Amino acid sequence: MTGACLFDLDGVLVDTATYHYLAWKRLAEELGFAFSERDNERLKGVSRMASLDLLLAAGGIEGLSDGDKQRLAEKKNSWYVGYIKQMTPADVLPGVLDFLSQLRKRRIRTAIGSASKNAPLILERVGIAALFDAVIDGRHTAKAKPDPDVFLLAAAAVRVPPPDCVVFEDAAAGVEAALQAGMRCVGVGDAGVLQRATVVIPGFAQVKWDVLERQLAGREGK
Ligand code: B16
Ligand code: MG
Repeated sequence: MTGACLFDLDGVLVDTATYHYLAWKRLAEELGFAFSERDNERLKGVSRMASLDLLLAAGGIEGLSDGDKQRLAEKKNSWYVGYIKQMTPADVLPGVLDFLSQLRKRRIRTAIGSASKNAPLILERVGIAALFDAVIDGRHTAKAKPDPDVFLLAAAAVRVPPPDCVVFEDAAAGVEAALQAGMRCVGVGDAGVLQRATVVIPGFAQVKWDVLERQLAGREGK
């Protein structure tokens, strides 16, 4: 039985993954190297400082002090915040509002489990904050996905045991975090990238919870 659905934010409910990419790409270019969308795939769902480490490694940059790294991460974040401040309710991905309303009608609890410290700002900008019973994000845990902490905290916040939770994730690191937490996971996006997810959907448009729950039940233990 499903008691709660836990949602990653970036790339699942809103397309902020594009804004993260634009800001990281700008930083890479300023540091003198190119950063492709393919390189960016590995940053999805990963914390800000861990993302910076991956970016610097991709550019072959070594030996920066913690202070230098902090300044680079802050610079990237200020560009990123500039993008997300322009977001409006039109930025909620197709089908998301309908899907959340199906869950609420069935009294399934909903929570956010995001690595992003900017999660509250994004939820407020796109007008969906009130649709979640709990918001757990990068401010609540320093342990980045694939560590399961963010989803375990979200499950505890809505008082539902992990096996009764379903996670929605767009990133390979997030799928691992969900499985490590002992939860089922719906991958949202590219089935090639999300191979370990219990079930993969391309997005929420036309997705019916009852059909999805039957698919999840059919895959259990596989
Ligand atoms: P911030 P999610 C993640 O959010 C993003 O996917 C990842 O690209 C980003 O580095 C991370 O949040 C931290 O975000 O810099 O805003 O704190 O996918 O877990 O919702
Ligand atoms: Mg994500």
